[in-house]
Amino acid sequence: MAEETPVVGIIMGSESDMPAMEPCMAQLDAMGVPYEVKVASAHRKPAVVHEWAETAHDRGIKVIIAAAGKAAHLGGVVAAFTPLPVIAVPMKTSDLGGLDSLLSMVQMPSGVPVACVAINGAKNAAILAVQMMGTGDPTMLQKVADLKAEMAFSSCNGCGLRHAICSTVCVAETPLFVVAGDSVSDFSQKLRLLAFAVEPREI
Ligand code: RP5
Repeated sequence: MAEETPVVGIIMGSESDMPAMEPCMAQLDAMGVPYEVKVASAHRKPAVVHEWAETAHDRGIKVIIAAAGKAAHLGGVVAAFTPLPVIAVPMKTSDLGGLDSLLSMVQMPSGVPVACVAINGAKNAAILAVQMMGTGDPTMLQKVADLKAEMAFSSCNGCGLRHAICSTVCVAETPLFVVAGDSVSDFSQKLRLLAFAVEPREI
């Protein structure tokens, strides 16, 4: 079976950025979003960055994620060469803790925006990329809706059970009944079909 065409282009300034960017790739994998990864520095390999950025939309890329550290110009340089939205991920650095990267990325000149997530905010960059694509693609929108539903589903710490009910009504012995049938494959649909039998007790 042919590989899916990447829709997210991930570029990073150095191989040393790869560990911090793993959560980005992992999140896209988890959401079933195909991506490509390029390592090229805006300063050390400007011609490579130029070519990669300028041709990204022709390759089918919809959103670019650019990670770099220190004097982190990669996101801005990529944004200069592409009509696609660029999300910058400032890398945490040993000398200045990533504030250097953050300020380099976020202080873009008027007319050339990059979105900028938190220092080492690789996972959020992935989610934001899917959200951007979701504005024009119902499949992508559903992926984000599913993710949010899953977060709500697993955020209750009141008991050992995983359920989509607020922790304020959560009690350890609360029986949980899932009425969604196997025919309902979509996760958020399943959530909507969840029903609970809660033994009355004080909250
Ligand atoms: C930046 O300089 C890279 O994005 C990296 O975060 C930082 C250090 O790069 P290396 O010296 O480890 O290659 O260009």
